[in-house]
Amino acid sequence: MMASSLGVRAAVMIDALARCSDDAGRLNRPYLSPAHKQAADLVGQWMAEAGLEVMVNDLATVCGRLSCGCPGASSLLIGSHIDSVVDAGRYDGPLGVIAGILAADALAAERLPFDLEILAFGDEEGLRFPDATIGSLALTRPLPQSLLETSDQSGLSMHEALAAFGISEPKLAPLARRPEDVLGFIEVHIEQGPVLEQEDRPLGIVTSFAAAGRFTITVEGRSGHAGTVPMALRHDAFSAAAEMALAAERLARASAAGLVATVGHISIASPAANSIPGWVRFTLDLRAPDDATYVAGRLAMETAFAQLAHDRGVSLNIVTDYEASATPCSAEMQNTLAAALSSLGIEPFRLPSGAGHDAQTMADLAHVGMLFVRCRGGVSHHPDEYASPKDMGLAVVALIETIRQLARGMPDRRGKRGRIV
Ligand code: HGY
Ligand code: MN
Ligand code: MN
Repeated sequence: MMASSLGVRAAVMIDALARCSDDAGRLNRPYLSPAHKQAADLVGQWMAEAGLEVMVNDLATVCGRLSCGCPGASSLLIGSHIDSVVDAGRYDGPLGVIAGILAADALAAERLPFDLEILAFGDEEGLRFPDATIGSLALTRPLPQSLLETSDQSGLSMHEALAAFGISEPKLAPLARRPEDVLGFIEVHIEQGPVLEQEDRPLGIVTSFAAAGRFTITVEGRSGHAGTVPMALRHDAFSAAAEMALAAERLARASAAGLVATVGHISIASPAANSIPGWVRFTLDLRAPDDATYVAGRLAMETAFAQLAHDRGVSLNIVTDYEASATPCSAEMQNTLAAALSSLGIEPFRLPSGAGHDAQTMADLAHVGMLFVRCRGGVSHHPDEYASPKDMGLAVVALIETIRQLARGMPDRRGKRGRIV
């Protein structure tokens, strides 16, 4: 009964959060946007209703704490993100926050030997400002105040966007946590891939995260009249960029080691049907299961792009916006998740994550564990994204049992700082 009622509650909350969007008719919830503020307020309200002490930190992460009552106790962190891509699905991110709130609500009456903190990060997708997973990154290390001077495509700085959100004079360095204060971080998330559905399994335990990099590539050629410049004299920035995109695709397709490359955004300065593009900027998202494949892929791309730029007489500028090495999930956390699943009669199934997550960033701070939930057709970053209430309910029950397993594993350290193992 518990899993199904939790699943129904999760589905209602997912739908409520999906209504927080900057656009009518589709889900678009950028970091620090009015929709993000609406979502943060709603999540804060749910956390308060679950009996958590709620605060919003200086990077707009909503934090709900269930205190164990022991001064100086360590914290088990649970959470995910509430920002979204454009025309997004409604489960990517919110499921992990909602699962944490429902788990905390179910455990509120139990004496845990650690504090439980549920975190709703505001920026994981990294689509508004140059970096990504800014909320979780800020917990892992003291970030420089200079981050606040980075600006979005409209030229608005993060500092100004935070002020519009209601956060004035943000201080970033104090957000960092000490490893000895954190027992671990657990994230529940839809798989965003087809494996669990193909395996006919509701849940999976994540073993590792792919190496990933995101780049902004600017190509400058020479604009001109579409009708008067002979083809042999052109330095067409769009054709050069298009050839680079195809070169990236070719290199990834030829990789036998799982390299993937995506050009997801492109812009042309002063676009006009009858003008030769002189300036083009595009993004490249590059990933691989291991660092060696990723680094070799990045080098091959850079070499191919430089050669194309030379051949076409255009200039090339590559900026690395974000990069993360391949990251393993803690073996201890994987085993604790597996023990929890087994105790519920669910056979543990382990799989890697091709997507990046806050848990990948949090691995610099703590033991991380990640529980994947089956999603229909493996579709994500799309409005057809879907996870069933039944599977979501099982995920919440598994999270509750995982927290209990961690509590049982350290009764003698009530209130003491220190990592799980
Ligand atoms: O890009 C990713 O892997 C994640 O969805 N931010
Ligand atoms: Mn995403
Ligand atoms: Mn996500």
